[in-house]
Amino acid sequence: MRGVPDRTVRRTTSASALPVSRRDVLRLGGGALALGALAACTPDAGTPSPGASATPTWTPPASPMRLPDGFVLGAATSAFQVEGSTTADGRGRSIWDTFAAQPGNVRGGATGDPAADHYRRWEQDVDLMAELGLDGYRFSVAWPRIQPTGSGPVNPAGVDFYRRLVDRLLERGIEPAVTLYHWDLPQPLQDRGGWAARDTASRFADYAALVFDALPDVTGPWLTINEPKTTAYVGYGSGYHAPGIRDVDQMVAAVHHQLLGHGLAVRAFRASGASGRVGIALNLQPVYPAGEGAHEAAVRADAVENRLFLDPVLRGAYPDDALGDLPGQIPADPAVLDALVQDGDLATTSEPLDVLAIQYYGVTGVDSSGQNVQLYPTSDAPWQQIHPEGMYETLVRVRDDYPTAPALVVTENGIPDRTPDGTTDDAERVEFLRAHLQQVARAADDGVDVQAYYAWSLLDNFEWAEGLDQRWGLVHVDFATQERTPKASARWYAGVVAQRAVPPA
Ligand code: IFM
Repeated sequence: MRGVPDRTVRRTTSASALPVSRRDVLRLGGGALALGALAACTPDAGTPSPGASATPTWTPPASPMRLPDGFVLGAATSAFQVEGSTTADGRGRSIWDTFAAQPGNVRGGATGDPAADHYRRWEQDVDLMAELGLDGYRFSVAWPRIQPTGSGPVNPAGVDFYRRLVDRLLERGIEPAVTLYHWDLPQPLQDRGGWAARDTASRFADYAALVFDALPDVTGPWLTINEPKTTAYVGYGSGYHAPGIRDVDQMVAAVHHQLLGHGLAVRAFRASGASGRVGIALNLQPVYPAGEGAHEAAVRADAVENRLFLDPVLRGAYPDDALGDLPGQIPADPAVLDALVQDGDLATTSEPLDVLAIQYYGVTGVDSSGQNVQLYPTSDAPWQQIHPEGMYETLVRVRDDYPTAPALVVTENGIPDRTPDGTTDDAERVEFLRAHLQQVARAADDGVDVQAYYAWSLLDNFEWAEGLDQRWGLVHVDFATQERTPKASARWYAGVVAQRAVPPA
């Protein structure tokens, strides 16, 4: 099954009628890949891609590449992936608590407890960030800690945790960047339809307003929703993530209602008078045509992977080529989306932003039938086709195609270790980070207003359906003892922060 838009997911109102089992699906930052579509294939050199080139065109310089003045170098986590303590201090139940509790949903039967035990070890973790010299820390607030049932009054103990964290970060000179929603929807809201229900957008804006009021000192970017594409496509399309639904119409509804919730939260941000800047975190990836006659399918797949999110946020319109029955499209009737969009919604989704957060993991190839094709080597996450130049192409493309785009920040980029056992000798991650940071510096040199980079992730953590087996951290976590050990990449990254430059290989 490929990015949602799993070519094999047929339009249906019955989740059980969808033909793809979870085992058939590989998690994707923005969807899923068809195992059967991984046949190696070379790009069709004669066919222009939908906006980028799969052919390497740039050689890194032999000297360090300086980052712009004021550039923020940080690391990121999310609440459910690191906090643990899922029942502490009045926290309510989230969809990931429910999903992970069901045998077979998460590899090894891992749950969100204890994850990296950050809820109890946060002071030590801030010390670690300070030792590495990080400029910024991006974390998410767990909605079920703030509103245990997804609506109603604030849970003071939940708010206090994040207040203490923000205060300590500021004391240590680390800029907090806060994501409001990183996939841990309160279960009672899912019981009322989750993101497939329009009301969830309003509940999200109410929650966001509470957090803006509770954390007035946040100086870094506020990000409304993390990767709405993944939530919609993997949570409601393939069912590989919570809430485990396989229904393409609900998937489309989840796209629109998250973007609506985003826009309503931006309005709440302006109304609150909160400090800082606000944006949304979109996972984007170049789509390359692979093989004869693949150009049109790749253009449609680009709509599915990128423009279905960029256009409503930055242009106030949905693209007209993302849904349908042509190769590369989400197999849904475009009327489904039309029926969801009410008067004024697109003005809401396109509320002006201060920042746009881009999460970049790799690229995808698409053949003439719309199936995903592997063009580049993958990491230990089979969905991740590694191509550093795609970072540059993505940053430049957003700048060039979206004149209203605000300043850009890269809020996720990283790679898992090759082994679940946990190494601290992660030379592959060092080279990955180097190559991608060089592309960020290159984009900045070419005039893109890119202001920050957060490595994913600060710590080894709970990698969703992969459980504890995929380790994405700069810092190794021994999940038995919770001991933290910086990997070689953490030391290397600390050097980049200190030098304000990316050294050559
Ligand atoms: O761990 C995830 C994160 O939660 C969202 N972006 C992709 C990462 C790696 O899969």
